[in-house]
Amino acid sequence: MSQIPARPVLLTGASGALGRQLTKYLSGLGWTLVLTDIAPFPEPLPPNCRFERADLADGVAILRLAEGCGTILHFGGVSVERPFSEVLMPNIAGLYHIYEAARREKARVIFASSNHSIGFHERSEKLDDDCQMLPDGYYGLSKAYGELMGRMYWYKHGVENVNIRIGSSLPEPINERMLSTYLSFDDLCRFCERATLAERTESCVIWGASANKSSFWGKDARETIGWEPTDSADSFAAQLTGVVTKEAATERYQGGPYTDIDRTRVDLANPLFR
Ligand code: 15L
Repeated sequence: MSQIPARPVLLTGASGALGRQLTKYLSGLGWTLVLTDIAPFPEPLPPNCRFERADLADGVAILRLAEGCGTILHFGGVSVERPFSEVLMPNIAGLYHIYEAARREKARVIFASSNHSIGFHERSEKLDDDCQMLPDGYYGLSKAYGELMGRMYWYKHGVENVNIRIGSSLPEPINERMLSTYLSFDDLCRFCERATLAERTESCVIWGASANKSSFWGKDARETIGWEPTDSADSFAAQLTGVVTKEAATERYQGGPYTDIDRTRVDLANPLFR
């Protein structure tokens, strides 16, 4: 039997693909959830769940939703590369609202960061959690900002936070890159369970990938929360090896296709410009 958190859990982005998986899994554990999203919740609500539509740009609404919650699973906001003006309010101002709510409630934040915060690292590199942030666009930059905000709120206000740099969380991997970046829904759900229940996390970063043999990623803080992924993309290797694009940056960097979106730099093939 899994433990039940002492206080309700606020989940932002509840109507999205990952939010719905988390709602199903965590409500199945008997947890009390406060769900929110800018879009309506598209399914019948499971027991012990309450849903309220809210915009992350509305700080007062976020403070109210977080009242009495002990954990904020922050999966809301823009989840793909978009122009800066579209990322700004949900992802940058929104993070501030989440952290202010967490500070007031003495809650822990579990932040859905992304591999796009480090997307311009070469695929040949094996990265640890303290690697240089190399965002591959405005979306990735907002995720790097979220991780740094977590660090600041821990040092300045004692707000604990766990930042999961999610690779590719889909029903199954669909190309060669995802043999490295794939994170199964089940591994993600168990991660959120552990990150919520862990006694103490401080501010830490964990690579969000299943146990894939060809992972780009190494050391992180998973022992702190007692999480180990149990799924893997390896059984798709025969089927997906060679499923690649013709784009130079997409196939060179860990962030894949995001590194090619709106790219104007033309010297990528020249090793002098690495
Ligand atoms: C992400 O951060 C996105 O939310 C998702 O749509 C995928 O693009 C994923 O990264 C990925 O890199 O595969």
